[in-house]
Amino acid sequence: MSDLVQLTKDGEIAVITINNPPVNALSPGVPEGIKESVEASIQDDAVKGIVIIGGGRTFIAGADIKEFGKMTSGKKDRGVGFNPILKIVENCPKPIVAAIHGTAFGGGLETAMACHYRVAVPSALVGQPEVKLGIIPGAGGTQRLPRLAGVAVAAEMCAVGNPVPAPQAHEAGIVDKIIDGDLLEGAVAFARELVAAGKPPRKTCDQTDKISDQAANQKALAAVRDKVAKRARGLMAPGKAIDAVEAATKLPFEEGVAREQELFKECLHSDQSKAMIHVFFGERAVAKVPGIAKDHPKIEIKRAAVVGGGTMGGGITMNYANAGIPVLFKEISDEALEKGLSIIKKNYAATVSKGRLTQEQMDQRMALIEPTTSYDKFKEADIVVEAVFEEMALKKKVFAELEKVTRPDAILASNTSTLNIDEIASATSKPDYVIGHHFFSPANVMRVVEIVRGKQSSDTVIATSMAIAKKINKVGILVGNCRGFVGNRMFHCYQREAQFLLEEGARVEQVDKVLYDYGMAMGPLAVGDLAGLDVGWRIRKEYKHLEPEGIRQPLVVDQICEMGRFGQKTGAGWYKYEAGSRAPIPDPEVQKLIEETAAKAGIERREISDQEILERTLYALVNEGATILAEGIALRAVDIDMLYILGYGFPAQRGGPMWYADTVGLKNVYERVCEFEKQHGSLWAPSPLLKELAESGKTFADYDASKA
Ligand code: 3H9
Repeated sequence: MSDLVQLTKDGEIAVITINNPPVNALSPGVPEGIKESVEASIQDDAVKGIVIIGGGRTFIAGADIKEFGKMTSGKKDRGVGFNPILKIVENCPKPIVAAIHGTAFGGGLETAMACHYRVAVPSALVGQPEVKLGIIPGAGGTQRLPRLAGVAVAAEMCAVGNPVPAPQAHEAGIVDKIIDGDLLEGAVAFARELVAAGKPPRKTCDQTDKISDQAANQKALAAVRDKVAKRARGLMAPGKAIDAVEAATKLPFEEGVAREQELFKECLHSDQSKAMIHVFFGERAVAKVPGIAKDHPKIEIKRAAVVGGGTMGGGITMNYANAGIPVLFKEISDEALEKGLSIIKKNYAATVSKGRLTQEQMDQRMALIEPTTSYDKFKEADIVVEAVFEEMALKKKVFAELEKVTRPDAILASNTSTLNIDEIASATSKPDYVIGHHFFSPANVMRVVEIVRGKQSSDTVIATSMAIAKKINKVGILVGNCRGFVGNRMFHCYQREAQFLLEEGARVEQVDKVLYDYGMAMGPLAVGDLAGLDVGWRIRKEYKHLEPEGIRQPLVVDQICEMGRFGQKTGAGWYKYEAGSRAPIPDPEVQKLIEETAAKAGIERREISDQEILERTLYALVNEGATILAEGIALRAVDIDMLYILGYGFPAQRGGPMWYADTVGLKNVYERVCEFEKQHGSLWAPSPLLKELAESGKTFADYDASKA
């Protein structure tokens, strides 16, 4: 028997334990171990029933995702191999019970469904999350799940991929019994009862009552197709998952499994799945900071404080309250405080009304937020997050005050999105405790935080910041200090090109449509209107003295701001908006302004192709990203990718800007960048790192690997 799977006996019940930490993935050796254990149990006359359980913290969390790369490169093909093993499980003449705790995901749930019965602890989760990796279940999940839970539940689980808690899975028929006490004891007792009652193995593949009503099946499939079309724009796997579930309703089991295999392989070999697997590992990779060990000492955050009760401050406060951390919420006046609190309450109430939070949970969270207009209790805070107006003089004043009112060992974090963190830190005598925590708007929703490391931020403060980001359910990405840090510095280049394209002949709605169709959550101009054009306008004025002379600047946006058009909040920006609506309406007045401005500046207008729009905007991101990487401002290309996916609406199925550049081929990207430099000047000077990788036939992924 392999080390990964152990076979023991509890009287007449064989116990097969999977031991492949941390998540008992179906790595090579595990499926084989299950097969050998089941076969040995069949041979053993003393064994009357079998329990399969996970050792450690979970049941099987799925296939080993690392193996997929080997399969697509032709080095391995395990998708087909696992089905025959599950068939051996299902055909076992002795009843097999899957005992589930932690997560039974993907191939884990597929294993459990090939067993004859399933029991679970109440905290367990089951799911077919494959779509989140750009694939579909590949070991019978789309065929067995509808047989157990019906088509509506199965199609939703396979096409959306969200986990289902055990009690719900019990109601749906996926789990037969909830075990409140010790899982193994309960599962063995359950197996004994089956044996005593002489219950024969109950094969999932033979069950058809939940899939026999064709009219109901079609209705359920259409409803999930509709949902997916709205929510999963541009994704291939969700539709294929529904097709596979549909096959379960129309084909005999074995043929359905064969159809699932075809669809699984189509997805697995797609660029989308490669990109989404990159994103899965990317989310975990960014948590690792070279030079700072996982167990580096951290400051325990028992109490937090937020200074500034605007939209950002309120959102950050909610993040702490959501994680159960008491938080002081400070504003300068009762009026401002009341306003900030009412926005927080409104946000929570909206979540309650959508059924995603109970009133009791909302009350508990509100009770953790302590509003104040004074610094009196700030000595209790282990961390303070400053979220005041984006102005250096004000931030420095606040930090100087904060040093006086907090303990010497309290972390002082700034939510600045562009300002120099070292200059902010210079207002204190403890720059080692100062760091940037750049949240994205809306801060209570967006999952990413740029953790901006100052020159003197200590390793303990960095380690604590990364840990607290995780605690408040965010992905912390460590970046260096420079103007705009990683995200906004790159975004500046992207926005710049979008605006140049307008001056050169593209229409506002054309630019936005091209990027929306590429998969971005919104086009760049619509994003400007949403975020507020005045923010950048104010920052540009503050930094005007730093702008190099003679470099082309977008000409229209400041004029738009001077007209009082700040975007959605003023009912007009790049687009116009009807009162109470967020739907952008192209505005001939803006088009006229663009044309007049271009004419005045002597810019020759021409027909701009959609391809040029894509290349100019995306390669501007990539070229700047490469410079940022070479400067060490971003640790790895994958950090940039994750920041863009989580913070800027970049489509996960494209893997992020740097991964996308790898898929286009860095040689191709580099050549276009060189052409743009010839046409548009030094703003397009190719990054030396891009040049080096392109010329040596390497990728950003190779660059990351070389840094690991
Ligand atoms: C599938 O099953 C297809 C089948 O239909 C077809 C079969 C033929 N593989 O997330 P964590 C690593 S597709 C390899 O930090 P948590 C992870 O990278 C699969 N590695 O822990 C990390 O490594 P490191 C369907 C995996 O407690 C470490 O384990 N299943 C896998 O926050 C700890 O992970 C899924 O999609 C894996 N499957 O969350 C489930 N899973 O420490 C994917 C994890 O080096 N996994 N690792 O960075 C999850 O959703 C979460 O990991 C889980 C635990 C909820 C299980």
